Amino acid sequence: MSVVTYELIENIGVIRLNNPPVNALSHALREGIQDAINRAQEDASKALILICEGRTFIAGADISEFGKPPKAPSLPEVISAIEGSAKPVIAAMHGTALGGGFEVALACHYRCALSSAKVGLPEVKLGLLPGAGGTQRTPRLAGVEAALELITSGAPVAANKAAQMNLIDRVIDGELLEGALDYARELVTAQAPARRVSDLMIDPASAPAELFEGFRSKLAKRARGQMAPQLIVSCVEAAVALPIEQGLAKERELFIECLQSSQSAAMRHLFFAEREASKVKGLDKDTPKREIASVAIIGGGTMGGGIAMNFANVGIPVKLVEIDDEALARGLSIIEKNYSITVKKGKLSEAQKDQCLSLIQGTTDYADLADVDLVIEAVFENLELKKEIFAELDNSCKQGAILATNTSYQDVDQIAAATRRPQDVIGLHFFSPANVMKLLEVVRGDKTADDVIATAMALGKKIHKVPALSGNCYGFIGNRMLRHYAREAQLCMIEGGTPEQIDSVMQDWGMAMGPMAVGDLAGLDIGYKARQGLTDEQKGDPKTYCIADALVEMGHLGQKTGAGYYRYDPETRARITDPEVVEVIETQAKAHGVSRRAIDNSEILNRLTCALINEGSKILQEGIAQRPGDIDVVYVFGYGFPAYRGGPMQYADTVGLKRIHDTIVMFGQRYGEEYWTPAPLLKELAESGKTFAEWARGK
Ligand code: 3H9
Repeated sequence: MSVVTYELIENIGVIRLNNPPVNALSHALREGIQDAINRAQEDASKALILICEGRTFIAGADISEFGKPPKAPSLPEVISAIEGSAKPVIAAMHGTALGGGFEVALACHYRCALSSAKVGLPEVKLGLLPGAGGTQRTPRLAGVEAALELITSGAPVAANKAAQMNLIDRVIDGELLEGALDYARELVTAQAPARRVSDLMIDPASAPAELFEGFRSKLAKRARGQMAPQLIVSCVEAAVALPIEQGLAKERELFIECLQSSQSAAMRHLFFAEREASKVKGLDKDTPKREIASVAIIGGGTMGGGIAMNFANVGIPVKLVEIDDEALARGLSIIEKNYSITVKKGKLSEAQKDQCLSLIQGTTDYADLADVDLVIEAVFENLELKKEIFAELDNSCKQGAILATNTSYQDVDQIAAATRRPQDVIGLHFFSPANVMKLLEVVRGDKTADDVIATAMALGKKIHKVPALSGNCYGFIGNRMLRHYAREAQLCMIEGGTPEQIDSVMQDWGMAMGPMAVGDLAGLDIGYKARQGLTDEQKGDPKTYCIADALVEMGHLGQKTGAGYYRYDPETRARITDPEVVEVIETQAKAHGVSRRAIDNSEILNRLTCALINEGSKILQEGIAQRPGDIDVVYVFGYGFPAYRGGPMQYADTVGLKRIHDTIVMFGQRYGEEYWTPAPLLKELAESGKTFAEWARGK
């Protein structure tokens, strides 16, 4: 079937696009639109409607075509054909008119949309800028400031809002084609012209230089390290200063610059990796799923409360279980407080808050869990306690209920073995703060049933998380790799670095936070307590934890005590360098026979990133992660790894695996092979000149 059809309805030409799933502007679609526009110039039509079949209006350029040899007509050529039509063209939008899709609409002479539709220019999320006129036409319609906000945020806006912004002419309730035909007839009757957005002028007084400078510095913070947002500002500036043809040429030039950048390659990789991560190899996509209409959370601490909010937010009732009334009241009040903060930020109404809270009920009695479909245990990390809880759940919950643990590193199989239904047990590892962080690590036990995995992956999406599957091992994907990153951070510190130096190296490189600042946020006592239960052999080299232990023992538990690796301003929570901490580091170095030296920034960066990549290679080869992209998804959505570097494995591919391998060998010669032996897969790929991505495709 053709992806573009053309039909005359009375004197209105209707161009219908049908390119599932999202009507992306593939070569066939571009060609079809151009042909239809040309053909319509010759027939009896008085106006044209551009409308889409399926779930959405055009959702953008076909991202999978980027990086391949371009095929004519290009999108700018198609857009120019639409805008150049002598007969008025009306875009009729539903679903999500995004990116190149919305640019097509902006080239039309009139725009209507269903009230449920959304429009936007999300290219920035792919490390790109709108490359088919979006940066030139949006400010001509919506004004410079609104355009800058829309394009640099990439966030879509609802049809009614878009109409207020002058981006849509008519909002339609009811049947879209009928509404669009009525609109077209009205325009024909009124002899409305083919009104072109590019003919509009922008008043330069509405866009003083300070406006652009303000945006540039705001974006330098909000989108630290990213090039596309800054270039978007330059494009919009050009829209004000230059005639449309020159503005479009500037936009094209900067679009190509973005398209060819490693930042955009990384972000496009992540777009597909995120979608692929939710697919489980070897599991039929039609695997039946269990219905999850109610959930219970064991443990009403920060984690349990955050998890509960995810379900209440999508209308699923939650029972929060605590050991006594006092703990329960504390847990519920934390949830209340969290919702109130969201209300204050204007992201939730009071009524929505009340609705969510009404869905969360407390209990101290496991008998109340008899009917729930899913239980998530979120108590502190103690294997014996978790086993007791699962044995209790086995007795209290109905058959078919899914029993999940939120453990961040314990053995899911041992927990499952505490029940008579290990097939129903799975790990659902949320990340703190659980109501904010997007990652959900789904941990498959040895005996976990296929339908339980399929249900968990689908549920993750339902609660707006990004699910990624991990096999069962100590720390799963994320924390298993993190141990190696954290080890190197500690070693760099005792060998000569300071918390400030290490954190700023990693933060300047793009991490959301440096490792020491993360430690302070999480609480240094957590690792300390975990180490208490380990033998010396299990704890490993004391140089990798002696500074943290010394800090805890002097009461520096992190942000919560106002001091950790840093001191914290009691009012602003700002980090302050603490000379006492430097003394601790120096004392510990002496005690462990380390003579401190100046350590340079590139060594810190290489040690921390190579440690992640080497362990990631092992995780891949062991099949703990399904694909390199899954590891990237885990790191970007769970650990603050910069999206514009694509995740550790994509970053390694960009740098080159031979270089990573050789760096690890060099560290091995310098610091010993215990920590620095290249993983077998990394070695193999470095020798054969392949990337992780190529290995994954060939597997
Ligand atoms: C652009 O337009 C540049 C121009 O300015 C200039 C050009 C010169 N291309 O997300 P879903 C696939 S840049 C190719 O699960 P949802 C996706 O991979 C583009 N494929 O559905 C998935 O495949 P699979 C600007 C695409 O309902 C399937 O469609 N536009 C594209 O949750 C379903 O996707 C954007 O950035 C695409 N553009 O969400 C919009 N889009 O089933 C990107 C989707 O094999 N897209 N696919 O895994 C989205 O934000 C969401 O997909 C959308 C639907 C909201 C549309």
